[in-house]
Amino acid sequence: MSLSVGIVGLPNVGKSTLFQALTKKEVNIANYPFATIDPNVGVVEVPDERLQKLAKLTNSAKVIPTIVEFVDIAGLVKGANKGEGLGNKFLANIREVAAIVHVVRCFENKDIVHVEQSVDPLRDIDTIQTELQLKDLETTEKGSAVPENQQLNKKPVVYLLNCNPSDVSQELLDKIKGLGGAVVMANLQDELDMQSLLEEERNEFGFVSRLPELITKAYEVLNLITFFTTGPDESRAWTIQKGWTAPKAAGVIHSDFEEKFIRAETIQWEKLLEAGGWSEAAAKGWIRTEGKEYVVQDGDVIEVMHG
Ligand SMILES: Nc1nc2c(ncn2[C@@H]2O[C@H](COP(=O)(O)OP(=O)(O)OP(=O)(O)O)[C@@H](O)[C@H]2O)c(=O)[nH]1
Ligand SMILES: [Mg+2]
Repeated sequence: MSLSVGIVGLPNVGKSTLFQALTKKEVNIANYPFATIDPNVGVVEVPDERLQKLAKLTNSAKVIPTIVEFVDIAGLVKGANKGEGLGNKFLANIREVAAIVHVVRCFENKDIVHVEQSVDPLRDIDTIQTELQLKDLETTEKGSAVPENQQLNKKPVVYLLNCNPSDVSQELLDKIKGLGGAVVMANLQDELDMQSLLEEERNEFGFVSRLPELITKAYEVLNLITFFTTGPDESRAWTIQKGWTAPKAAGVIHSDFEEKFIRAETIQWEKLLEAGGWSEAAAKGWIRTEGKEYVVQDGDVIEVMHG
């Protein structure tokens, strides 16, 4: 199971619209060879202003953000767990992802067909959740041991309410928040349409994209954190799982580094900016020397010392 995020929901709620809006924002796709494995899998940059600030501080020639992978999964319908509407295939797709963005239609539009003929976000959320639960139950009943990633219903969720944020009542929002996942509101059609415009034009419309918030939330529910390396050659954001020790994190930079790890010179990104540079921070005694047991923190800037 890769650390990807599956876009899930009823048919025709805006999943592919979201996928397109997200993946159009790809930069330097060539940097990531797996970007083209499958047309419905796309890598998306994780927006992070800390990285830009570090790059400016150390005058980096290159800036390499970290990414999160999104998968556009076809719509699920009632009865999917029994194979309705190719349901089993799609449920299998969900098994492969580590987290779910559940797109919920909240917009009214008579021209866009709703499979249940009416807009009812709570009912729709329940339909999808029930399908995931029933599939989990079926798996359990078959008597096979249920591996972690069969637990469809336990995957972390971000609910994406597809409409203008002002269209969602506080009552509905509270109810959805009460379901336990993170919630983001975005008008996906606008998100997609606005991408063809220049930034100045977008500003004229007063349009503020909600996609950065979605990407950040997805990253969070995956339990991922970011550490940085920075210097004149490049500033780079690296993704690790929360709780990883310094050698394991170093292994993400280069697989050899995990075994050959000696120590990590470490400082939080803000401290480094405050000092004005690595040698300035060192002169102040702000660079910490951390050993093999050190658990890397979100926002650490690290220089790995290895044999
Ligand atoms: N008015 C409006 N229409 C939208 C919005 N988002 C998507 N649509 C329209 O809804 C239709 C379905 O969108 P898709 O993104 O293809 O939906 P989907 O969830 O991928 O559908 P399936 O792949 O069939 O499950 C398209 O005609 C979109 O243009 C929105 O925010 N507002
Ligand atoms: Mg689609």
